[in-house]
Amino acid sequence: MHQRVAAINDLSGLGRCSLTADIAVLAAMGIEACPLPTSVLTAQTGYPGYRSLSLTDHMKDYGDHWQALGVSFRGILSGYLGTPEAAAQTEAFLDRFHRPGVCYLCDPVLGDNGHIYRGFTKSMIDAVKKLSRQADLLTPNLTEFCILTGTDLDPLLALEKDNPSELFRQLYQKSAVLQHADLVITGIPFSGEQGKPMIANLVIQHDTCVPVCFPHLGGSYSGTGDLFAAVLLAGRLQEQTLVQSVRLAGTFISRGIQDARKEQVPRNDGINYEPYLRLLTQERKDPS
Ligand code: PXL
Repeated sequence: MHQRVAAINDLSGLGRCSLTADIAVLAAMGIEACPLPTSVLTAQTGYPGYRSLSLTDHMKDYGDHWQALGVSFRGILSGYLGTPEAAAQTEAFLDRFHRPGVCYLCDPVLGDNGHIYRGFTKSMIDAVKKLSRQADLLTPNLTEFCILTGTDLDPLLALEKDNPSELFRQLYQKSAVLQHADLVITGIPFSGEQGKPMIANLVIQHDTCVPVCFPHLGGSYSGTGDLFAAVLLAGRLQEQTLVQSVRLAGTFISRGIQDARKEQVPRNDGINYEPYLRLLTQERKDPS
């Protein structure tokens, strides 16, 4: 069945992130992506000298026009919003289109590796926090999880090496404040058996908490969070379980990272995911 997702995100010319990632993944998974660009950038903000044009003032037009046309969505995804005003416009969009049966995935793009992204102020954090309360599915990385829950990151990082199960237990405990949504805390590095570097994605639903783990291939690349979120939303619309979708997203992204490492792609350029989109494509019955 044809399904539509409104993808609220920026369009970056370089970095293989945001709308570029959303559209590729959703299309590969058989879902129409309707882009609502929050801003247009020459390149994502990790590149020196990037230029950005805010489209905040145009965001309302999309909602107005789509509503006048009687369009509806099965899913809504929001990612990089850039300004508190864009977050407020996203909220206004949700007021119109987030109806029962519509899944809203909020990727609270705020920072990574213990740092808040360039240019993000406290009012931006507050605006994203407010938005995240409306989410059905929330996909923070560890840094964003700490920002959303007011948790100190350093004591958690200290547990990564020696006691990952205690780290997962503490994250689960702290997640109680976000329990209105299904939650996946992404990209948690930890030491596995014999000190093997691993990455966990913690899937928290109701009263269950399941770590889905992959070998840590090293490096932190642009756009992986966006690819991950888009696979999860498409998986939800295809009625996969969240754990199944996280496994699929992790496998897909691992292949892209392996390929990027082999070619020594700089982290700002994102991963070589394009040849692996086929991993996301299910055999579908011909509708005729
Ligand atoms: O992938 C996250 C992201 C999206 N969009 C822009 C960014 C970033 C992360 O740096 O700069 C413009």
